[in-house]
Amino acid sequence: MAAFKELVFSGVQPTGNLHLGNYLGAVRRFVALQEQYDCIYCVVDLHAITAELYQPELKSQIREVTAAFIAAGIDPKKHIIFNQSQVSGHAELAWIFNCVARLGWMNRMTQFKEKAGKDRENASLGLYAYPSLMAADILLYRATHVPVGEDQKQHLELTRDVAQKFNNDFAAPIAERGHADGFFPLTEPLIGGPAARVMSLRDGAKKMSKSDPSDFSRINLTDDGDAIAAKIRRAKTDPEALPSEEAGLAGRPEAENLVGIYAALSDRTKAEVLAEFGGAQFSAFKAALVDLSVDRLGPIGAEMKRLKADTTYIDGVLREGSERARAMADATIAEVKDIVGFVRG
Ligand code: AQP
Repeated sequence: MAAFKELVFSGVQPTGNLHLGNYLGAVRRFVALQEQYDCIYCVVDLHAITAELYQPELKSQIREVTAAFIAAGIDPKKHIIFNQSQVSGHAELAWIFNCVARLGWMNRMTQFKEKAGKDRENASLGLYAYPSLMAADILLYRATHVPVGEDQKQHLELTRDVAQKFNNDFAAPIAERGHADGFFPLTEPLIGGPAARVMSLRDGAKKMSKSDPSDFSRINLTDDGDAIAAKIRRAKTDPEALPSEEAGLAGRPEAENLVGIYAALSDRTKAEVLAEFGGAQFSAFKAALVDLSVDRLGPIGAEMKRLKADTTYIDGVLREGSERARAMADATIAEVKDIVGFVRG
């Protein structure tokens, strides 16, 4: 990895209902990483149309994710925040990666199977090719680290496979251009912490998701205190008291989920949370979780709403971020075209 400048890239789809899982699994970690790395955070609007084509609220959803990034604490002056569709290199590199990635690799992607469901013949080609575009998003900036929730692990592995195959297949022109360690880095996923996979509040076996039809399954970042309290109070649990040690959470997915959320929001481990709440009934634990959640999420939701209404500011952040991203992307695309062997007149 030594040959590549350390750089963080990640993205969030503007598909509405940004939730606690997106925040704890991704956005909050984006904020922490900006102290240590140069970061690029992208509102991946090209991805957003893969499942549902016409979304009348798309513009508003793009501004909402941008507002969430800033409200959570990402500094758009020091780092880059932009929306994918404003930098054409994403789509260009994705096409080349469509020719690098193998059908066998794509057929193994579990997210496609889950999102396409039973009606696979009717899924869009874009949904199928989603991981190839995601590889392009990351490698366009030759990013070395990608913070994501656990659900994206398989796509990160595919990104590494694409980089490796491109580096191998074009080894000669890449070496001629002086890239001793290959052209693309083998990007490291940054996955972890007590909330790498936040589960639905209604079903501990399903991940918290924007597309779940039940709004009670998730805490939206724009929910007010009353809504957060109502959702946590109605969250599914079991009849037992909380255990004192983590081993006692085995086979209790709903309890494990709520303890994980509490741990992440209070910057503690699950073991530390259980050391405090072991033996407590869920009624008491949920009351503490409501207070903590409202305290941590309330200010972010309020700031998101304020920022989102200021479309001039938000659109300015995206425009400026896109200009900075485009300069980096254009340099990569020019080199990739040379490596592949396209003539530039
Ligand atoms: N439940 C989750 N727990 C932890 N991390 C999560 N992420 C998503 N859900 C959870 C992480 O959030 C980032 C942005 O996700 P995305 O919007 O780009 O795509 P997604 O993973 O498809 O999100 P959803 O909410 O699950 O949307 P739908 O319902 O459309 O499928 C990613 O880093 C993701 O890992």
